Amino acid sequence: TFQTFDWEEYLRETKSIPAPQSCFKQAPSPPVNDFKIGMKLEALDPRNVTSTCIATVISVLGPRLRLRLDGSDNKNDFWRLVDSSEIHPIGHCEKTGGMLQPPLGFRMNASSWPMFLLKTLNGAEMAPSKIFQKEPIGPRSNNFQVGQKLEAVDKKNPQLICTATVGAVKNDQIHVTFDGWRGAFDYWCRYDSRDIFPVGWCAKSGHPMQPPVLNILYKILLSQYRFKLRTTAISSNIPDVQSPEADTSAPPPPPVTVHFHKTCQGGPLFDTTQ
Ligand code: MLZ
Repeated sequence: TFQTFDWEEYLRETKSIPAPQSCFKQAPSPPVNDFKIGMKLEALDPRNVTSTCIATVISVLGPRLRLRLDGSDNKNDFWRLVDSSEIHPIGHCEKTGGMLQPPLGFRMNASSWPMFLLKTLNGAEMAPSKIFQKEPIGPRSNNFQVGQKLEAVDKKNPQLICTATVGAVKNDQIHVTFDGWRGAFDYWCRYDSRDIFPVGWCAKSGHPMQPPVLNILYKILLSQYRFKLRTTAISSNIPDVQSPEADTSAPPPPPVTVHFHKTCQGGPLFDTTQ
């Protein structure tokens, strides 16, 4: 798969080490995803985990599924790994003596639920049980250490998995901090959360990964690029078309290290020949 981020180089530059695979409740090699868009399954309602609902696969990303509960709106989609213990083939709930429930915020009258259920399942493509994977057994204790790198789901933008660092460790919790985002997306989670992954998981599983500080990086690069324009014009004695904001006495912007894969085409602002 196409990768724009070079973890090895980033680890070297940041003088940091990845959290070992044994810290995570993740399979050593990411599970295969044979789910297709439109397939139906049973899922625990994330907003009401005591109820099992019918869910539809809205999209797939690597080993993850974007799910929407049937009868709910499109504002409460959620993501699950194909080896999540919170998803099952249709029929599992009944087999274990439970009853399918309407999702929290069911858009119709509760009395219409049995008929809705019938209609939503009639002729539906049900995900076959063989494509569900067994959830891995997690580590017995919290083995994370402060400073270790990982890949983590951004809970505010749950389709994203981003480069992150263990910011703190407390009992069975770790503080996930996102590199370059000044704390805005950080969160605490259990050491055996399914939302955290070892370094390299995205590349291995074919899931896209958001590299650090793309937004900040962009702004800095833009200012460096402008600075370079000004200084080149002076040193080569090319008459510069001065823009009103061009102030050559202004100090240069702070140095920045850009971590791009060698094969990455960076666009017009990046000179990849240097
Ligand atoms: N564009 C969005 C996504 C930010 C993603 C951060 N991930 C750690 C924003 O700026 O809110």
